[in-house]
Amino acid sequence: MKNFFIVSGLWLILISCSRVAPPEPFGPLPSERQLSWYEMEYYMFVHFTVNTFTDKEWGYGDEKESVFNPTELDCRQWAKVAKDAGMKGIIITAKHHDGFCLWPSDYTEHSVKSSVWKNGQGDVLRELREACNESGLKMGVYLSPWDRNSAVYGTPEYLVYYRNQLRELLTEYGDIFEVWFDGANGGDGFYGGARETRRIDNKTYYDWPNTHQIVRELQPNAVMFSDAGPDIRWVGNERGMGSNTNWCLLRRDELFPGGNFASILGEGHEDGNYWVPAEVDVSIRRGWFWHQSQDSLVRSPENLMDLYYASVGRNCNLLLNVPPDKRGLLHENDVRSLLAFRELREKEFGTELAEGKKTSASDSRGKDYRASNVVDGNPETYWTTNDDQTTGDITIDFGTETKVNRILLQEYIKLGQRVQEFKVEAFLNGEWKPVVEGTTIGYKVIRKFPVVKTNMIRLTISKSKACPVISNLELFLAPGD
Ligand code: FUL
Repeated sequence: MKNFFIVSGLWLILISCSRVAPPEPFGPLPSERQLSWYEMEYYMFVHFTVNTFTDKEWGYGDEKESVFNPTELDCRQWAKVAKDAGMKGIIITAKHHDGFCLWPSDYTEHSVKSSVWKNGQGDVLRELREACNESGLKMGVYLSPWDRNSAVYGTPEYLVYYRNQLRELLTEYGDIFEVWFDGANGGDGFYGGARETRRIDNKTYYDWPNTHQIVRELQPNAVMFSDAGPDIRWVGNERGMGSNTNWCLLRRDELFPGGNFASILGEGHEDGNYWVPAEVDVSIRRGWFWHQSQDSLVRSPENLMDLYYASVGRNCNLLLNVPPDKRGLLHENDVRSLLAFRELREKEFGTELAEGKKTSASDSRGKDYRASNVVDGNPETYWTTNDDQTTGDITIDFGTETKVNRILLQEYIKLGQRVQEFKVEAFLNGEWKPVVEGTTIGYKVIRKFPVVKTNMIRLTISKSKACPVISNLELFLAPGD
């Protein structure tokens, strides 16, 4: 019996020695719904309303419903293009600032039901839902808080109207992955015939917390976007530019939608007390809505690739707007560009060079946390150091001279965003030569550097808020520079 206790005691000691606890989470953490949102990565924005037919960007709110008359509307075409382009969802302007609703809302006559399209029997949202289901895409909605048609805009009654519409969208069209609350607010408009300027106080008028509650209740898995979150923040520009330093953190309580915060939204707040990552929204054309005059001004596949590096490559998701034309179809020029961009991406990231290669690290927390975890293709494993260590490096050894010019890095964000500075070096002529210098990482960064032919690449985390936790490192040889 005594021997039994000694032997089991030894086992216990051995087990506790070999299993080192993972690092404690550090700072604010992403929610489950935010983690799912990161996996969306690249999805389509669809701006479509009366403006498509009146050649405007912002409708005044007095447009006759009869102007909305797409001749060949086909949401299946949108969904097929999105799918073929490698996108994972579609967010549609269910209602833009002009107040016209693409679904037959019970709360207004200013909608598809008063249009000639399908004799007033049509419902764009329903058609999009079905098309998304068929193509395996997620669907999101944009419901403009500013409504230049509504007679009650600017009064408390409008909030009742707005929330009723939101409820319709969140109960009648299946699972919604993202609800988009735009920041443009107040100004002149039709307002039921008043034709005047109405100003509201962005900070108080909309009583956002109670609207957010409705989304949480009806679609608990949906993320909410606005200048100030609560779940996803605007990146601060419509040019498609994420910030190189990009904290997923925000002092959210200091902000509100429609405020003047563009300059801080790119970087976020290093000391933010909420996890609110940035989404890049940008159009494939100059305008958000379709204008014939812009048919020849569609972004090229190369330009879309630049946007990809400046968004997904900078720890943001990319919401790319592709506006249907008067037919209700995505224009051939846009489609061509999107599909060619997909091909470019496939070539760019077609040759991954690090997976399964030999690795070493300056230090590691133990065998569950070794450097090889960053090249095992498993997002749930990671390299990390002991708690007291906030710097460290890992080396990938190709075993032979290899040409490389791109690096992709990911932190294991379930334990927080930690890294503040990093660098990447290549071993050339017996020396380590820097090829990339960076600040934050977060969910994902992808960086370009001129082609080097080397047998080793080293990632150094030179500054981190707590021990660095890196889940993925990929290396590529992309064509071109
Ligand atoms: C802005 C709006 O005013 C534009 O029309 C567009 O919808 C863009 C995505 O957001 O604030």
